[in-house]
Amino acid sequence: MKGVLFDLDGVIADTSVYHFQAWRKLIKIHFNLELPDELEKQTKGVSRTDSLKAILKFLNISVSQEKFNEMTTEKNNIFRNLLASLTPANILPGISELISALKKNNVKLSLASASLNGPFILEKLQLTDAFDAIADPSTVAAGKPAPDIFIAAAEAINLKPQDCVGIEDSIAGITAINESGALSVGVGSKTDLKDAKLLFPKTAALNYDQIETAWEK
Ligand code: B16
Ligand code: MG
Repeated sequence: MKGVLFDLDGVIADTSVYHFQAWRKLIKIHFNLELPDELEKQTKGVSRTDSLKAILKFLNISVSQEKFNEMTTEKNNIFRNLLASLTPANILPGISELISALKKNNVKLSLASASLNGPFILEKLQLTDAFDAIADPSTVAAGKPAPDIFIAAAEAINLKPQDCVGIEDSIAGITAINESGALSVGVGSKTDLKDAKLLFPKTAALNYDQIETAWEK
């Protein structure tokens, strides 16, 4: 294993809940409707525009392009406000230890987040320097579940996806890693992440030796 391609929201930090809180607030403001919990899974790892498309489709609501753009901007403002008090304390358990073990073993780290807020969040978590590269989701042709962001993240550290492991908490993200050729490591439930090649129930259980062994097989 020469590189690890990290998802951000839900893997490095507990920010995935803020995304859904922001969508909930937005939909309440605009349509006075509540979003059901099940929609969270469908929007996890999915880009901002694809998330809003999925939400509006679920609600059977269509809006003009102008209103759509306004809504994505407003959602991001709500999300950024929720992030205002983000500190290194929001790094999920086990992540700092995993990063240290990877560095000790000369494994490169690259960020493969769908979030345009990735660099901002890493900065708030004081993790920017720990990463060798950050793939820019605005430059890839298709978002997760397409493999593009994982391929870009591997390229950014001069590696092939086959030389890397990808770590994800979302269904779309695991599909993206598998399609890229990297080894998929899931964090979450077996029911949701059944296609992950190696699964940990939560970030605190992530273990360098187990990941390395799975990659060698
Ligand atoms: P933004 P990840 C994803 O981040 C989130 O899981 C998803 O909920 C969000 O819609 C997407 O980023 C885009 O985020 O609106 O900040 O650009 O899990 O790929 O790190
Ligand atoms: Mg995620």
